[in-house]
Amino acid sequence: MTTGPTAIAAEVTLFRGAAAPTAPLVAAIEAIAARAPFRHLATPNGGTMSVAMTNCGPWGWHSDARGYRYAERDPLTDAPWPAMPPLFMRLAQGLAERGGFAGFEPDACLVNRYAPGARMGAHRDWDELDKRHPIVSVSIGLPAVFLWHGATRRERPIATLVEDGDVIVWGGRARAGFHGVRKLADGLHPVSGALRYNLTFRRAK
Ligand code: MD6
Ligand code: FE
Repeated sequence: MTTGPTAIAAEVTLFRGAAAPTAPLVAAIEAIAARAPFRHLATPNGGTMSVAMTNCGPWGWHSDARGYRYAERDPLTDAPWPAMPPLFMRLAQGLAERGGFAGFEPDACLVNRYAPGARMGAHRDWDELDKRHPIVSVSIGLPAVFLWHGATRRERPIATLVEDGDVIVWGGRARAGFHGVRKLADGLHPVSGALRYNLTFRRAK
């Protein structure tokens, strides 16, 4: 489905189907993962994330017992992260502009992989240097429920179904908002099989 933008909250805009067709994105993700494999990162509190992650672009988001940070090299392989595919860059820049953030130059793309049962607890994206830059988030494959909590993680969230090709752009006052993803349900999707992927484009440095 493709419609005009819809507001999830102030400065949190959903563009339904804006990243379709997603098969080329999945092919690019597979090429990235061949060099920088998906891994379940450790969290500072001693847990392990149910979502598997990798990155492309100059900077990659990483978590371990020491905390959260951006790294220029993949800690798993010590190699630089795979380059950001031009297709990713065009998509992120075009959608940021449509979301009201012209001139977005992402230098990091976090790639999340959800298997059924994986979830993301309420958090905010807060490891980036300059919070004036927006975030562009692309959903691929199986549907999920995106939860927008807002100013605190205790707030009752607004739930939005995000499906293959949907894009969320946020920034400005919403940049500090807490959000998460409900436990992924079983399913099979023609482009991703039994998986959901999410790309989040950021300006880290
Ligand atoms: C996800 N997304 O959709 C997780 N973060 O799998 C995020 O955590 C997220 O969608 C910042 C901005 C948009 C997002
Ligand atoms: Fe996030």
